Amino acid sequence: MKTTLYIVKKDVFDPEKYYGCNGQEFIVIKSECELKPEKIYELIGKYTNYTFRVEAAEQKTDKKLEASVKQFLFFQPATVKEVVKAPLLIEMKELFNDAAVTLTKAVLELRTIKIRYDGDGDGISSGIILKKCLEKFAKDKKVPLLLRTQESYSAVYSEKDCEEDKGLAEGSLLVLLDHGANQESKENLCRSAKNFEIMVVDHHPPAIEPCIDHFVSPFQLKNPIEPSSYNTGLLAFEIARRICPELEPEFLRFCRYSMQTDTSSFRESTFFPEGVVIDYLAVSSIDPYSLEFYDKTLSDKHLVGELYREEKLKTQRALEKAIHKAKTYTGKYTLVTCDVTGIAKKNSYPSISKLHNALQFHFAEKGPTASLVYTGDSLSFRANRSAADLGFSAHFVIKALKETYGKSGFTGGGHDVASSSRFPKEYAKQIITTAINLVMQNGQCS
Ligand SMILES: [Mn+2]
Repeated sequence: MKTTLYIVKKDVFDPEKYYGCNGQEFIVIKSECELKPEKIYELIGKYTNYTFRVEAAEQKTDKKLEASVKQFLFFQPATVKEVVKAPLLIEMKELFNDAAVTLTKAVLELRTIKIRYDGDGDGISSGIILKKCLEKFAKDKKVPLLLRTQESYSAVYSEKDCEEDKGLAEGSLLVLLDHGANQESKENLCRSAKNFEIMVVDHHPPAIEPCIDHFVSPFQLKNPIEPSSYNTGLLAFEIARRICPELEPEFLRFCRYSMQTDTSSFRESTFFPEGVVIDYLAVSSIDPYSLEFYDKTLSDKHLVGELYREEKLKTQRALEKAIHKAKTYTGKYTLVTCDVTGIAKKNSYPSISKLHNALQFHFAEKGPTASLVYTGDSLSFRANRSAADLGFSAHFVIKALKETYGKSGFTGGGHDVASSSRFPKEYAKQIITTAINLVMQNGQCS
């Protein structure tokens, strides 16, 4: 049997395995003869179990086949209508289209795609969105999908991550969701960028000139307004629906959960228990669950209801203890401080940040409020918009603390109204006192 095929790629592990394309689909080829990628061959052999076994091959030119393969491998992002009303999404259109082309190109070129996502509601939601999208795209195109997904250890692309990724084939596409653009990630990201194409989808303040080939972020725009509200689930939604418009409602589900967990100001007033449940599962598990597990759990209404009830009970208990321990100061805005040591612990629910959100929410009902929550080695800030409008800036305090204690191991970052930081235990007292004083001065609190 004779067949003419365009050779797309040689397999990384099997020296006799190739992938060819006839303009409509991919065909797996087993050939003892050496074939060159991006060339056309007339192959003589037989089909066995979806594999074409080659006995003889002759290189040739076929303009018609070349053109149809080119068309098959080219992807045009779909034009979409506005779904989530957020002004900068229109300005970011080119970034979404570029990301859609980059992802689909990697699929069609049979390159490995590795998605690393932050282990919170936003990171997990955006991971599910892109995974579903690429699986559907590959299935429609009948392409074997070389997709790997992994929850990251922290919000930083660490040396450990970088070492792990060294095993990926050169030229793989590395996608970081909801983390990785920041200054702390830069060095390791630049190391990985030497071997891989890098895409980062993130809404956190980025480092100056990070090594990112495709950076989907509101910070790519000049003077972005409310960048933190363009959370990663929303950005992933915008990318994914340009690749698989028919799955838009499914992507939108997860986009909504993510906007809720990240308290994006573009979220709707409808409440989704699923959004709470993702975070609950993410925080209470010591070993991360897979994206498949989250997807399956969130599709089960009974299970979601039960997990949501469990979450509320735990948060309520911790919140009552925290309210009892909190101190309040009044000024231009209200400052609430609380030592949550013993109330919130590592790898148990609620996390410090969840408890802080609940505490902030409890006090902020009464007006402009900023809160500072701390333990022996961490401190975080939350504030509502009205406190920020009156001059509160978590970024300013973190920056000042970094200047003084950066060399002693103080690290931190985040947004103006939400930030977190860590420090060595021996500086706890000084750092916490300095932070409280800085905010009291700023808010003229007493
Ligand atoms: Mn996020």
